[in-house]
Amino acid sequence: MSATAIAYPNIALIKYWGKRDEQLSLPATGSLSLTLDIAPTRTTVTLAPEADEDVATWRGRPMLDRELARIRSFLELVRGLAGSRTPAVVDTGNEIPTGAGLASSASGFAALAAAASTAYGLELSRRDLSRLARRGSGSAARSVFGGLVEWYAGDDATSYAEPLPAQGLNLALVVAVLDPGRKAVGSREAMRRTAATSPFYGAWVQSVPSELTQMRTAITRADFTAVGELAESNALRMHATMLGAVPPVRYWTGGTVAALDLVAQLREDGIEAYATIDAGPNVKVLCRPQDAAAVADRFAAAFAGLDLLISGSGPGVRVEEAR
Ligand code: 2P0
Repeated sequence: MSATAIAYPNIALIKYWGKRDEQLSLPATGSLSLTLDIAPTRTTVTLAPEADEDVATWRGRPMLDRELARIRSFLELVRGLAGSRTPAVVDTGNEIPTGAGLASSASGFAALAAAASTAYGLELSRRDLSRLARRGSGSAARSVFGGLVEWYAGDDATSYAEPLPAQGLNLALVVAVLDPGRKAVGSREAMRRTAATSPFYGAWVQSVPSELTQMRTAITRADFTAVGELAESNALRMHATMLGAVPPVRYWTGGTVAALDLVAQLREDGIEAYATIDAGPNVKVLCRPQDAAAVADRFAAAFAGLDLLISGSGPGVRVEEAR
C-alpha cells in the first residue's frame, strides 16, 4: 500500500505556546489559525514488508537522527492504531525553508498523518486525523482543515481542530522572509523553557481563552480590524512571555523590529495591515487580499533583496493518490 498526501502550512492568529502534556501533545491553551495556500508539503508513505526498519527521505535525501526518529515514532503510533508491524518508506518534500518559523512541521505532520493512516488502511474521520496529526506536531492538528481553524485544548479525545465558518472575511498574509536560516532554539525547546521559567507564562495561559472568545466574535462579525488587532497583540504577548524565560528566548532581530515599524506605518498610510510573528524572526502581515500587492511592494522597497510570499486562505489536507 502506498498513499500520497498534500498539506499546507498554517499561521496562528491566536498562538499555541506550551504544552499541558508532552506525551500526548496536549496544548496548554486553544489556538486559532489560517491555513495558507502556498508552500505545501507533499508526502508519500509506502509500506515496505521486506524492510527491516522505516526509511525517510527529504526530497530524495535520507533523513537522519532526530528528524528520522520523530517520523519513526509517529509511524509507530499509526502502526499501533492499525495493528501492523510493517515498516514504511516515507518520501517528503516541502517548498519553504524549514526552521524559518514558517510552520513546516504543521504541513509536514498533517501530510504524514494523512498519507500514513491511508497507507496502513486506517479510515479516520477528519477529527481523528486531526488528533493523530497533533501527536506529530501540535500545530499540524490545524493544517488538517482549510481556512480559519480552531484547535481545542481538551484531553486526548477532545483536543482536535475544527474549521470556523468565516463568511465575508477575506484574509491574505504577506510573509516577509527576513531570515531563511534554521533558528537557534527550536520551538519545542523554547516552549518548554518558557513554561518552566518565565514568570509571565501563567498570565499567558490565563489570557488566551478570552482572546480566543474575542477572536471568534470578530470572525463571526467579519470584523477585519478586530481580527488584525487581536492577532498582532496576541503575537506580541507570546514573544513577551518568551523574553521572560531563563535564559531568554529572543527570536527577533533588528529586521523584525523594522518590519513591525513598517506595518505600523502602513496603517498610518491607510493600508490596514497587522503583524504576526512565530518562533523565528520573520514577520507575517495580515491584510485584505486587495491590499496584499501594495503591502508586498512596500516591504520590497524597504528591505533590499527580501523574499516575499503572498498567501490567501488555503485548503485542508487531502490524499492525492492511494494504491
Ligand atoms: C503556533 N507555533 O500556534 C505556534 C506559534 C510557533 C509559534 O505551533 O512541539 O511545531 O511540534 O507541538 O507545533 C510551533 O510549534 O510544536 C507552533 P510541537 P509546533 O503556530
